[in-house]
Parts: sequence; structure tokens; C-alpha cells
Amino acid sequence: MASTVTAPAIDTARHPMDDISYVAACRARLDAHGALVLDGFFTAEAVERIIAESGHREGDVFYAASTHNVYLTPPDPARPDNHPFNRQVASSKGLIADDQIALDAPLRDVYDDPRFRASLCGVLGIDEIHPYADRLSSINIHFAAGGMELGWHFDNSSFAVTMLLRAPEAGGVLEYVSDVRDADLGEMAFERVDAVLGGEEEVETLRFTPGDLVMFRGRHALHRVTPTEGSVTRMLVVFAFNDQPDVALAESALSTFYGRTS
Ligand SMILES: O=C(O)CCC(=O)C(=O)O
Ligand SMILES: [Fe+2]
Repeated sequence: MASTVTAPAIDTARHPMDDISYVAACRARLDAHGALVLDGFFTAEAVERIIAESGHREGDVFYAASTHNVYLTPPDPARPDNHPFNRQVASSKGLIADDQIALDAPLRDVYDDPRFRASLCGVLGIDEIHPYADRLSSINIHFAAGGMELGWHFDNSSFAVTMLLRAPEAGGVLEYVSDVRDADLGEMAFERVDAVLGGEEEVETLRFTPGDLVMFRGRHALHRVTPTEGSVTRMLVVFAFNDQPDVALAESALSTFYGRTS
């Protein structure tokens, strides 16, 4: 029987994710900074394989431009427009949803790889990791052509796992302010949100290049992606997981993100 042997996607010599002390050190870095970048986590060959499969698919991308508040919720008409709950920022991006990614795509091999999932559990300090129960959310590829950006926001999910596939010539940089709030305590952090939107707070830049694994606590950190500059489209993979089974995005969220619900 013919079989295709593909080289492992993860550089385990550089990132020994089965070494308990290495994983503990990663977890400590994530906890201390709210973000963790593992340089060269994916091999250059794996990144090339993924780009070869998805890089030409800009024609399949769903593009949406919108304005939203930093909490990604509808505005509150009882509050003034300039209240931090209602202040609007602009986002424009394109994406390919999970059901547009082939069953045998190299990206899915990574997503499904039990060792990859075990590494994430170790670094995040969770016991279980599950894909989304809907057909669109688990693996997404974001495309940001020139001028497209992601406005300041807090994520809904407790953690984000991403890998940049292609960096633009300039711009397309992740800026953040860590620990703006404890979302689990219901904190809204209105004063700090106002300060960041008003350009009155120092922001940090998270530097990463194609193949790096990026983990980020985006529910607590206010963050944005600056506009792509130049003619090279920024491409980034989002690996979305949950720490519980059977979690699906609500239909309204599916419509907003993907322009469809199935
Ligand atoms: O593109 C990135 O680097 C981050 C994306 C992000 O913040 C999001 O999808 O919520
Ligand atoms: Fe985000």
C-alpha cells in the first residue's frame, strides 16, 4: 500500500514538549506575561506545506468590515456613544473557515496531532482540549490585505493559539496591553479601555514571525492588529479549542464572523 510520509511539523529538538520542566517553564512565561511566543515551533517545511495548500485561496475568503466595541457586544443605548462600552473601533478582515479546509490538509494534521494538543494542555494548564462542535470555528485562516486591520478588542475565548503564515511588508503587528481586566470576575475596566483607545497608555508589541507558536490570553488583554501596509497579504492561522466538549458558537456569532451559519 502506498503511503505518504510527511516530516513532523513541530521542531521538537528546539521545543521538547514532552519534557515536563520545559512545559512548566513555558506555562510560567505565559502566566507572567499573558502571552507566549515559541520561536520556530513549526518547521519551515511545515509552514511551506501549509502555504502551498492555502496561500492561493484568497478567492474563497469571506471578507467583512465592521465597527464594534472592545467587548464585541452590541452597544448599550442607555449609555452615551462616547462611553467606553459603546466606543466603536473598525475591523476589516477575511477568513477561511474550518469547513473550507480539506480533510487531508497539512493544517488539519497539526490541529489533530495528539502531541500538539498535549503540548497546549501542558502550557495552558488544562486537562482537556476539544475542537469546536460547529463546522466553522476550529481552524480558521485570517487574511488581511493592504489596509485591513483588527480593531482593539478582548477575545471571547479564554485563550488563543495562532501561527503566522505570512508576514506583510509592514504593519499587521499585534499590539496589546496585558492584564487590563479579569474577565472571569466580570471586570469591564472602563477607565483603562478609554485610556488605550485615546492613545494615553503605553502599548506593547508582540513580535512573532512565520512558524512561531503564539499563545495569548486575549480575554484579559486588550489587543489589536495594526493595518497591513504594502501589497503582501498577512496570513495567520487560528487554532481554536475549548477546555470542554460540545462547545459551539452561537448562530449570531457564526453569521458575524463567517457570513453564514453552516
Ligand atoms: O491576528 C492576530 O495576530 C490576532 C488575531 C486576534 O486577535 C483574533 O482573532 O481575535
Ligand atoms: Fe483577538
